[in-house]
Amino acid sequence: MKKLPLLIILSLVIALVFAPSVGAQQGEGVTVMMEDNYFDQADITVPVGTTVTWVQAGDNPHTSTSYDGLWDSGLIQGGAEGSVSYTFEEPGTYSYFCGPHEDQGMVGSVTVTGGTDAPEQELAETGGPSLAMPAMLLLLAGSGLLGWAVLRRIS
Ligand SMILES: [Cu+2]
Repeated sequence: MKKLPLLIILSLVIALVFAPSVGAQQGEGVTVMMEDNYFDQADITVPVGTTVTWVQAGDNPHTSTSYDGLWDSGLIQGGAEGSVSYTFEEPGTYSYFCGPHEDQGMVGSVTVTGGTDAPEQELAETGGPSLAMPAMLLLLAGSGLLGWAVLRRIS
């Protein structure tokens, strides 16, 4: 009976290890640096579901501000470790600018490609993730059932 708590811990560890990777398949993250005075890279193309994070990397104050009002970092002072993120769920082209330096050409764009079907097709072609997904869910369900059975036996 002393091994039962170990089994519970093991199933929790398995769940913790695999749960984040299930969520990560939604989309990857891309980082754009806010330099003096330009975005690096200014124009990027990403698949639907990607989260873009703008990070202050300069000595001057900068912003990342959507022309469409979708996101606005507010003024981030130079040297501060400020950032702003936005997740692009719809295809299209999204333009943005830096408040203090728009006149100097500190502007950028994010082109979002693909619909809801495209990412799944790409996954199916690689074979890996589409097969790994059901296996992970089975593993999660199995560890959950195991924990439930153990708890039931104890009480
Ligand atoms: Cu700027």
